[in-house]
Amino acid sequence: MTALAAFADIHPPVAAALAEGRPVVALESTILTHGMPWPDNEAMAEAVEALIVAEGAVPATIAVVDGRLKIGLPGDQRRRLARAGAAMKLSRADLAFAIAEGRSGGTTVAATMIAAATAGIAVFATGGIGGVHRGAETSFDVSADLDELARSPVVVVSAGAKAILDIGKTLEVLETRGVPVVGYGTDTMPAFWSRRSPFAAPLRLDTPEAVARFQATRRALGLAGGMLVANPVPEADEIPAATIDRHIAAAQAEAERRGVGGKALTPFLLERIVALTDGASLATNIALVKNNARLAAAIARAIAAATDGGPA
Ligand code: PSU
Ligand code: MN
Repeated sequence: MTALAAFADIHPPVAAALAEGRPVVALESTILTHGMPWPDNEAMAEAVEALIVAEGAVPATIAVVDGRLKIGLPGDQRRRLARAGAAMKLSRADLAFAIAEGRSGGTTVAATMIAAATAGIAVFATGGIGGVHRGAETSFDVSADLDELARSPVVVVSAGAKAILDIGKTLEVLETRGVPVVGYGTDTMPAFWSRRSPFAAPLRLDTPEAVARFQATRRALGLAGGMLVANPVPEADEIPAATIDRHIAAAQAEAERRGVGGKALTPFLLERIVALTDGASLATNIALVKNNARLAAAIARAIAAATDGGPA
């Protein structure tokens, strides 16, 4: 750890695994504070952490609690965060604000990548990343997650870009920023709740070892940044694109009518879509996070094996 060390608490099991070069998987916490309702959020987090342990890796949920950057969150603190209504949503722009002001907040993909990279955690599992919002040509709403992928050397496993985003524009920005997007076992870019979007996956890999080798090669070449591994939701859990598209359009129209924008937009859309699908979108969201956690653990194992078990 470098500069962040003075502001961070590393959970002992995470510190031990990092010191011994054992596999660790980072997890974000905005999904807890802003992405899913209580108590499903906490049940999901507990199940995902258990799954990562079962897959032979150590989970490190990242969050800010009372001004401390937590790298690995004990269960009681995670529960408190998942329940708290007043937690901030923290990205690169305001991570340090929460630390300076002694506040608590969930970390987005961008802020979680910053913390993971500083702690030496190479792999991170989430549901979906932020991206270019539909209508960005007038709103300029492009998630800081995309810039962070170009900066921090972390492999992010997601179920693609959520269909509340403009997937085509999101792929264009990632290409411009030099971020590899790898379809895992697929030639088609997945769309979060659905296995297929109308877009091709720019690259394809089929094994955790291949993903580990690709990222190691990027680092050996001195190329900064991480990569996005797009892992399609399991078939049994997917919602067909046509069904979800209808609900997305309705939620989007409502956001526009009510003037919802900025940081509030993604949480608003997610919440409306859960309601419009009678909870089906939440069940799919939980299933795909678990699926991503499993793959992230396998990639973390492959990276640890390739680095000979020694610390990175
Ligand atoms: N997608 C989800 N659930 C989430 C998020 C995205 O399905 O909880 C969160 C992630 O933390 C992501 C953030 O990093 O939203 C992006 O927010 P914004 O678009 O404001 O950058
Ligand atoms: Mn935004």
